[in-house]
Amino acid sequence: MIFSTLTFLLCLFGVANAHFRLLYPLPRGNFVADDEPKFCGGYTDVTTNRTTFPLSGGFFSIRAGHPNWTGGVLISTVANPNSFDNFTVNGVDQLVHPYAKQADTGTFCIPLNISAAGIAGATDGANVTIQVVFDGGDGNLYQCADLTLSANLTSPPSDVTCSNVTTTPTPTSAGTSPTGSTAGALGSAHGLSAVTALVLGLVGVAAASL
Ligand SMILES: [Cu+2]
Repeated sequence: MIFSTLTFLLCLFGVANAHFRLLYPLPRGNFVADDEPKFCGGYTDVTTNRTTFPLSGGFFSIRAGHPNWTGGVLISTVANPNSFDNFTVNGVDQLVHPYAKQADTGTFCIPLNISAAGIAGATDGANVTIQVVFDGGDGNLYQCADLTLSANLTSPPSDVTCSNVTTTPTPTSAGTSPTGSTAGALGSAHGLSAVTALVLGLVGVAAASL
């Protein structure tokens, strides 16, 4: 009985561990795996731990525990976004980064140019909230970050790590596109500059080879 309970708990942990983490900007609160399927990962109300975030030229970083995942980013300009409705306009999701697919697990650094998305109210000095939506096969998962947009800030602070460290399900040799992968989709959706491609690392290389 004890053994089976332990096995069950280990299974739960294993599954939960394979969700995703929002590494940057900092999420509303500490990661709670069981709450990640809920709105904002279980943190319903706006927080005071806002990140000053570039209006243009920002990025976000996640760690994906599931292969073959789809991710996108919603934005709300409401003062206390506490429902999915607050991330929609006229019933349509307000996307600041379109949904894109990625085959690999690992850590990803993905460009997030908020001003380029042309969201009304997402201007210099505005308090906004982004909600990262991730589907790795076990349902939609959510993490939110409360931000203050800054036009003066042209890139995230240098102490923020932005790198791609990925684990490809099937190893591929250098120079070939990963089989069955749309690795470039996340970056190329916004048109990669040479600099961005370098920052993107693996994702950028894949995009360049397309
Ligand atoms: Cu999961």
